[in-house]
Amino acid sequence: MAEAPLFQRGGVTIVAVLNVTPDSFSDGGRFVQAGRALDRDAAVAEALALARAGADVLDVGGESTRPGAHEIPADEEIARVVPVLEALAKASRVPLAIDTRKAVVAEAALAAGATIVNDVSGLRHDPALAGVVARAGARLVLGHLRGEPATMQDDPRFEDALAEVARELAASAAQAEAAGVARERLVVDPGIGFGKRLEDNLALLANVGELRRRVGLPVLVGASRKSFLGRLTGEPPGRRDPASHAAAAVAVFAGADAVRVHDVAGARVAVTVALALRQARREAGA
Ligand code: PMM
Repeated sequence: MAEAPLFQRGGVTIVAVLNVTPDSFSDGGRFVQAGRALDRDAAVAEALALARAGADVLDVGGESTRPGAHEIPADEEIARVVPVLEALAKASRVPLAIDTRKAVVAEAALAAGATIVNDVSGLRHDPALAGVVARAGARLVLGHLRGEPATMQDDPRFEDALAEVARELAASAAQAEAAGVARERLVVDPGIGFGKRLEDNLALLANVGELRRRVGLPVLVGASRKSFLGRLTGEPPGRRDPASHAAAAVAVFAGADAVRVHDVAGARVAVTVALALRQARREAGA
């Protein structure tokens, strides 16, 4: 079967979030709770509903990376994600991503049917992850994150967020290529909410096109339900979908190739309008 045209200029890839964690900030605890067995069937049913709503990729994560979260053992992460990936690989043709910072988890997930590895740390947490991706011929999303989730919001500092994030993502991409990952398999992500202040998040989101130009790779943006949207609107995570759709639309208009979202149906509407406007701007030569 021909590979789907994911993460390519001209379209927008919708990456749907499926967190099988007890503690992710907006959707944790739905399919796994501390000390209880994973509800695999409920997680798979939710993923299939996201696919029906129009997701181009299902991104399965077993470890929360919310601010203040602590790392969990790899075997616990594997026990959460592998059964879900295996079932999804049988039940759906939608490409599967594994949201992990760990090489051993990535390896198990790729064996279970994932074809994309989404590393929010951009190879900073576990450099061996690049070799695993290279050997599998998988795609790799490189996120921008300084430090660790446990402490990343303690005192984030940037002189020029766009320039620094572009430089550090380019370094992650060079590291991936040096480990054997083909450049056309790479995607970068500015890491909205990962060790950033409100003004950093806004600058990165509004200038995604410039980030893309500087790094020279497709850009994925994950703003969905994040706390900067709560700062702007006063809404709690469960009521941030309208703000998330506005952020997704702006990211796409500014040049994003992909957005990572919780509410796929709403995001698809926002992205469709933003993409039409982006094309109209290009045709007008602006
Ligand atoms: N954000 C979260 C988790 N994984 N992956 C990418 N590529 N980009 C992101 O912005 C991102 C991510 C945290 O949010 P969640 O708890 O809603 O998954």
